[in-house]
Amino acid sequence: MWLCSLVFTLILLAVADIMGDVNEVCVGTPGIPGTPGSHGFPGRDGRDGAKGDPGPPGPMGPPGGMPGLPGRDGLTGAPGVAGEPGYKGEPGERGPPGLPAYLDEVLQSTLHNLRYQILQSMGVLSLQGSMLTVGKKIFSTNGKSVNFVDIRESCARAGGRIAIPRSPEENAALTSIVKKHNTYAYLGLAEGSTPGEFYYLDGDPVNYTNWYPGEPRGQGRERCVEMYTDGLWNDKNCLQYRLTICEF
Ligand code: MMA
Ligand code: CA
Repeated sequence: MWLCSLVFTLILLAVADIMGDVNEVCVGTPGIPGTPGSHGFPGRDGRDGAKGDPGPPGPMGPPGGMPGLPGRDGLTGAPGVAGEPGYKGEPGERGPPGLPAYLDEVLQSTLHNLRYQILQSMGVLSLQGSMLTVGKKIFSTNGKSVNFVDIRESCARAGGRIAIPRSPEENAALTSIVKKHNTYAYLGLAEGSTPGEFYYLDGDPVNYTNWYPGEPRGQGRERCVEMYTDGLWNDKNCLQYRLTICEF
């Protein structure tokens, strides 16, 4: 920067005034900023905005107007109670003849499997001492001693009935169960209306008995029959606890 003396500056300014042209001037310190100008005039209106959302429904009108159109159908109701079953139809026409059973491979394989599974189950039950087979009959006990009515009930619930020996072989099989549990068992026969006469529970007359000598002698007071551990029979009241043995 050029250092200017006050005199030189004044001379230069005078010369510039005369000549109308200034090539070089000395700059002073900046002045204080002026006060801000006044606000301009408001601008012009903007363009129209986008359409607004629909407003809320208006209040209900006064009564007495025209009835409105019917509303839409309501929801489907619950199904009604099932009707009575219809009449049984006529039997259909007879189908074509099927295969003879021995040529039906599916049937034969089903039978084979069933036979095998039954054999397995019977093997397990026999080994466990849970079943005793005599001819076509199976005897089985749950080891529980209850009264006569309860024995009949649990045998029926199992799909069988209280055991009744109808032959010396069946009596021997039952005796082995009674011996093993070292207790007496009720048998499936009962005294009829004639004292001293006993019947199978299905009403059949008895054609095999194994009474202890002198029995039955309850004469109407002992209407059930128990088997002793030696396999002999005694008529007895029905409210004792005796071993449950069922037959199937
Ligand atoms: C008991 C009872 C009878 C049986 C006699 C045999 C006393 O009564 O078990 O049923 O006939 O014994 O002595
Ligand atoms: Ca008796």
